[in-house]
Amino acid sequence: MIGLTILTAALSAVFSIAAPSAGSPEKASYDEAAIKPYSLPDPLLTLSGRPVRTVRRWARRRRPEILEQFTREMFGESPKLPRRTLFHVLEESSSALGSKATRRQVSISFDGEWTDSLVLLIYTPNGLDEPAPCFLGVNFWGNWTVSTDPAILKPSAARLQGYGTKQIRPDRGASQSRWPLEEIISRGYAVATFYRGDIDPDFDDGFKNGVHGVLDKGKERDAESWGTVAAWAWGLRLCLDYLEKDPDIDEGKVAVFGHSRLGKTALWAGATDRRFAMVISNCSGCSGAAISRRRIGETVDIINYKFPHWFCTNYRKYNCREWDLPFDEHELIALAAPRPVYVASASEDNWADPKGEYLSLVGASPVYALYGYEGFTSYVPPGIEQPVVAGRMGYHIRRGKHDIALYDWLRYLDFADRFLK
Ligand code: GTR
Repeated sequence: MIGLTILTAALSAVFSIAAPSAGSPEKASYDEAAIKPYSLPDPLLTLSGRPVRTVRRWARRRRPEILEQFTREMFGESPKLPRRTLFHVLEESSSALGSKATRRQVSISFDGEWTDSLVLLIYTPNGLDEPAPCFLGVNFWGNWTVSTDPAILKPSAARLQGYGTKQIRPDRGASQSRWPLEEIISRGYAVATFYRGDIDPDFDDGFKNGVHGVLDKGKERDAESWGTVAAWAWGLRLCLDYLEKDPDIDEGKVAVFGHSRLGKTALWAGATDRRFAMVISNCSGCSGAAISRRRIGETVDIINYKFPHWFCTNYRKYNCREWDLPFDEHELIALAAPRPVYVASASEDNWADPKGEYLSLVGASPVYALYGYEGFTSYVPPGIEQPVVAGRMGYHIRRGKHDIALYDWLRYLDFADRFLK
């Protein structure tokens, strides 16, 4: 076991009597001093207890074990990607963003079955000699919110239903601060995004709507059936099928990224699809990059209570019992290895447990070391706005609240410059 601290048998006995909540979730704690000693599952120890000392053994034996555990106990089993995906360019213009970019809006569906397709919005830089590396991520409020560009198609009223929240009122350009398109384009990158509601609306309707309603038709759901986060991740993979065919995109250089619940999504997409060349998690927090056993801020119990549709039913076994998880989130990071991985936090985002997000990188570092890459070994996170890169890992904590801001993007662009250029 790799230990931040050592879990004793006695403590484990005490923990196991903590009761999962009934009716309301447990109360969040922000008290570092109150964290119970824990030890993280060792990513380099097979289930049969054998140490993993080679890349081959990691790739052939241990990685599939971890992937299987996350699938079965947390995200649920996703269907295979369709054999035949249909792409239809709805709109295209080479004079977007002051003629610096080409904009494409592509409808993606499959096997003629899914008429209710998703719309991928893509901006690629003009005037490059080669296909561009690309950032791909899901957006919260619809493609039309990522920019004031009047040509961006607006999701249908039905798709937007129920999405008016206090945080952002969906409106053209409403989330543009999260999408510095000009900056990304000027640095020579393409950027592609789709609306989460196009794949699966973000509320619990018993999995009747979205892609679940199409692909799960006639199937009984069980404790391992996929949840909404897995569906969004599946949607990202579907988009990658398209990006591989887009002549303006370098298909070997697609970075998957996401903020918050969509950061959890990006991590799972990166884990389940090794075609993604880089994985970026922005403020992904509980069930994303943050170590669950720390139980700081949002916990498994709270997330399952508030968002019963995000994960598979098995995940509820770990409500208030994170120490029983067969994995922890450092292993979700390890599933990205040996690809470059970046985790970012925000100083006021205690709900997401910034320190726990950083510690996942430390916990995943032995796997990167197996590939010969340096990682993070210090248990003390770097200071605010002091980004660090070691080997193929990057981390920063931005000053401010739960968000994705220009500061974050500039770090991702710098990181991508190292590996995708
Ligand atoms: C919160 C949730 C977090 C995070 C966030 C978001 O309400 O508790 O896990 O995902 O939403 O996605 O903005």
